[in-house]
Amino acid sequence: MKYVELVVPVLIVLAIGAGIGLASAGIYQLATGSPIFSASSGSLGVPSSVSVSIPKGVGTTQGLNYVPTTVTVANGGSVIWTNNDPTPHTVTSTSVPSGASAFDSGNMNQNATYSHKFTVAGTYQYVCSYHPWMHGTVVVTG
Ligand SMILES: [Cu+2]
Repeated sequence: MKYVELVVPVLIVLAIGAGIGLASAGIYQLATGSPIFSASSGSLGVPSSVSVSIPKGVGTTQGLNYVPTTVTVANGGSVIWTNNDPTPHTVTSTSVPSGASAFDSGNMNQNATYSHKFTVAGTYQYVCSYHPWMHGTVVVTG
């Protein structure tokens, strides 16, 4: 038997085994609600830093929006927006919880980033000043 004839079936078996392992982990996650993977997390698994993309094409395609459209971040955490579109955009709050300050990135050209730290719990709504179909939500816990 050639070396290759032996190695290929072994690799297939290993690949199937890995697939079953991942599927089991997924079932485990469904059963327990525990995340298998986590980013930088604060208390209760809520991330303390979240990234939002302004995706390519959103300035000209009304079906597109901030990605993800809704994010959840721990109180005291930050959201960082990145403009991945050639078209300029903004991140401009339209509704903030009582006691929280409004925020506005101003004009963001391609590849610009804007970060805002959230220190009041509640739900924040924001839009792009230029494109009325662009709107997002930040939920701050705790
Ligand atoms: Cu825009």
